[in-house]
Amino acid sequence: MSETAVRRFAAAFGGVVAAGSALAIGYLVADLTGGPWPVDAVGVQVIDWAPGPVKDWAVRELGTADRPLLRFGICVTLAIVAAVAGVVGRRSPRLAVGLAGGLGLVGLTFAVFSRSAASGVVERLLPSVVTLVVAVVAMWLVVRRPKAVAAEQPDGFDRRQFLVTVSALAVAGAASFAATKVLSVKPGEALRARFKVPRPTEAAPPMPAGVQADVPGVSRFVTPNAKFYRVDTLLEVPQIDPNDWELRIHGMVDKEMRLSLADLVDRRLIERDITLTCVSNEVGGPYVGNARWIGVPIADVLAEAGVRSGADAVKSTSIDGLTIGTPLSALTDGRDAIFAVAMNGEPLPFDHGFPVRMVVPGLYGYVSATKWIVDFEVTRFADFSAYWTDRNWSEQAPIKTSSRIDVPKGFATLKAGPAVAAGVAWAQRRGIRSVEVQLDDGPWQPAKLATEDSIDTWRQWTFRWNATPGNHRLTVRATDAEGNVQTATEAPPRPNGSSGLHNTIFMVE
Ligand SMILES: Nc1nc2c(c(=O)[nH]1)N[C@H]1C(S)=C(S)[C@@H](COP(=O)(O)O)O[C@H]1N2
Ligand SMILES: [Mo]
Repeated sequence: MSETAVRRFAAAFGGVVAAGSALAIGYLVADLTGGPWPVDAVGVQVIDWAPGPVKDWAVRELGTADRPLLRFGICVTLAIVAAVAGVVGRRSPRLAVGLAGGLGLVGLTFAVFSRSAASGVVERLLPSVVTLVVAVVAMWLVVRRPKAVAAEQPDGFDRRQFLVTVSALAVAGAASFAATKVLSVKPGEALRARFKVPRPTEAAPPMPAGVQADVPGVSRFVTPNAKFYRVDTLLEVPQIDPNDWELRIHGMVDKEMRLSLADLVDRRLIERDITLTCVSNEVGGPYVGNARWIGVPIADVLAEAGVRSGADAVKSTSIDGLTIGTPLSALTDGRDAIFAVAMNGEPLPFDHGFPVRMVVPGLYGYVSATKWIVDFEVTRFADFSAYWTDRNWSEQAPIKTSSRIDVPKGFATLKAGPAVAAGVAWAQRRGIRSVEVQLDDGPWQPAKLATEDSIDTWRQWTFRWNATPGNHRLTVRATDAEGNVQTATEAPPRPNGSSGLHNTIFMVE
């Protein structure tokens, strides 16, 4: 490398270190305050702005991996601009400092306007303000040159000063990052531990024996919390102090209410097994899970508040400002719609809405399952629109009768002879009457159903046959208890849930 190239590279590197140290220190401040890291403020806005197909693709193909990927993409973009700033800074330090300040201002602007769980102005803005200030100062430190050097050589620089500055910034950045990761100042689990799972007034009946198909590779009937699918639109999930949490109930009601967590659980609590499903789930996809929930019937709270005539919807809002619209009828028709406070015997995990979320049997999550809920407004569909409906998803969306093959996995190799297939089927609110499978283009044959837990849970099935050598295809379809046969007509998830039949292709030797 020529000397000019080495210098240019060093200058670019200096710019990146300046920006990196600012982001790392901002990250520590975000952790301390609970406010948004500017990268996440930008990221959440990118999520909100992402055109539907991109978002659908990200949810489907990347799952939760899209979160680190989005952060990474934003950081790479910043690094490129910072590198350019470092290089132009050799001739024009002011321009470099201006670029750093500009980037910082972008972060600050997004922190003002993006959805965030931070409520106070200080916590919401401090991480971005600190990042901005550090970015400007760090960039200035990196590009500044002693007057003598500048006079002698327009793009020369003081090597010793540069090395000392860059090393010091790198150490400061690394130390801040390490402090966040190692010390982890967030209270985290300590907050969750402040809430003791209350004993339900009405415990769930014992789970019937035989709900779990005895086949290796089939889903666990109760999805463990750590394995439960997660779908939301945040990069950093809120960690709400249960002692600060409050739910506001208002709108078309006779009596407005504000409930603390203690107030809420001081009511009738029911325990129920309910299977959640995401509208983004493709045929055969993983975004469905079953858990045992404890919560307060929403109908009880609505009865206390007194619903005014004319209302047909509830608009619920999570702490970050995301809104969900739910038909009032689904909350009052006798089904077990709850403000849930426990999932499989534990306080809700942070990822799944701690301390309180809605769970409504029979409706896709995006129209019913508000996590980190803080506001509950009785209203009319005609008077509002919600986050997902603004993005061309249907206003109302009951879960479609569906089934999935868990084993054999696609492209598995089986031994000829006795073989077994197994999976799950769901039609929440209606229940599963039968499941059938088809081998290649053969006739539909009944699968054996595992015991039903409730009509609001999925149901497992198994099918045994004598496998013959060759490549084969197995297809599954369910029929719900109202006699509706799962449709073979294929539909994508948008606008109101995928349809079509799941199949798996495998080889028998
Ligand atoms: N606050 C909030 N609640 C939310 C969402 C969200 O993005 N933010 N996503 C919804 C969607 S689309 C689904 S499918 C369920 C998923 O719940 P889970 O992540 O606990 O599985 O939560 C719902 N509740
Ligand atoms: Mo969803």
